[in-house]
Amino acid sequence: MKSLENYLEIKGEVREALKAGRPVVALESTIIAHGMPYPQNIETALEIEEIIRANGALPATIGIIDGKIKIGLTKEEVEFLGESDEIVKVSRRDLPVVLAEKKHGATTVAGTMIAAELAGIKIFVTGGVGGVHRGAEESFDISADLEELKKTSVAVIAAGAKSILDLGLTLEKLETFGVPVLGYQTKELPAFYSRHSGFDCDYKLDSPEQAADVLKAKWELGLDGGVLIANPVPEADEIEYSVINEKIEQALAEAEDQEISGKELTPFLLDRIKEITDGQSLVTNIALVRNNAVVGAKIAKAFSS
Ligand code: PSU
Ligand code: MN
Repeated sequence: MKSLENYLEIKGEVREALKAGRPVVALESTIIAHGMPYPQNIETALEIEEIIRANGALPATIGIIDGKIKIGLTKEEVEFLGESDEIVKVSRRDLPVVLAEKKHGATTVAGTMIAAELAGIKIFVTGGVGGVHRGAEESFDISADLEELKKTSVAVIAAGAKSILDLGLTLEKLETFGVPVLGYQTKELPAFYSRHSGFDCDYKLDSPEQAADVLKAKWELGLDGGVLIANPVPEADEIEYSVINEKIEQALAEAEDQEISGKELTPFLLDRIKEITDGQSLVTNIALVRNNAVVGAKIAKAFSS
């Protein structure tokens, strides 16, 4: 039996912060390798780290290099994941193969939650989570992110879920799985590019302290599993639901025509929506991740104090 150190490497400053109980925020890498185009992917990833530092927490971007899970990628490693086209998108089912075969991988929300929990990081900032895809009653396409939220005790700060998904069914799954969906200063579930979706979150949180108290209550009770904290995109950067929904429908139709499915679907849709909106969706995507970084760092601070 090999020990964990053979698979997991925690960067020095992250290890020290965790040992001292200082706030650390995990960041994913699929958004870098498969979620945004070059070079904005790398610029955004590095900028987000700075935002988290400026708000009083330490960032730990998570990815896999040569079969090792890195908790806290270096700048060079972030650049490598953002430039190379040989990076595997790693969710729970991919992890053992990518580690055993010493490949490079970018971790999804599910993959990052697993790694964060192994390292002892409880707060994780991203853009959007996966969910139940539209038409899932036929395709069965439900992101492994939801199963991970069910069992892995990490809080995910995201701008809700994109309406490439069926948001109503995604909420139903999360309810069944016992995952609290908490709106940050909103009762309405944000729909990633837009602040409004027409669906309600379970509860509204007003402050980072309130979020931290909920997380403590859940985990101190032994209620394993994640929490989804939904933080709406700033008003100035949002794309109205009716406007973006039309573009999303176009991208979904193209995916169907080209028979794109499985792990390729989400990256394909993100890329097509960017093309169809002349890059506006990317501007919004970057703005919402920045905003999540601010809120996530504040929650991490409140949680560790
Ligand atoms: N949503 C985004 N950007 C992303 C993703 C989702 O706006 O980069 C990525 C995340 O890493 C998420 C993954 O965990 O896509 C979900 O993929 P799938 O639908 O194949 O489970
Ligand atoms: Mn899927």
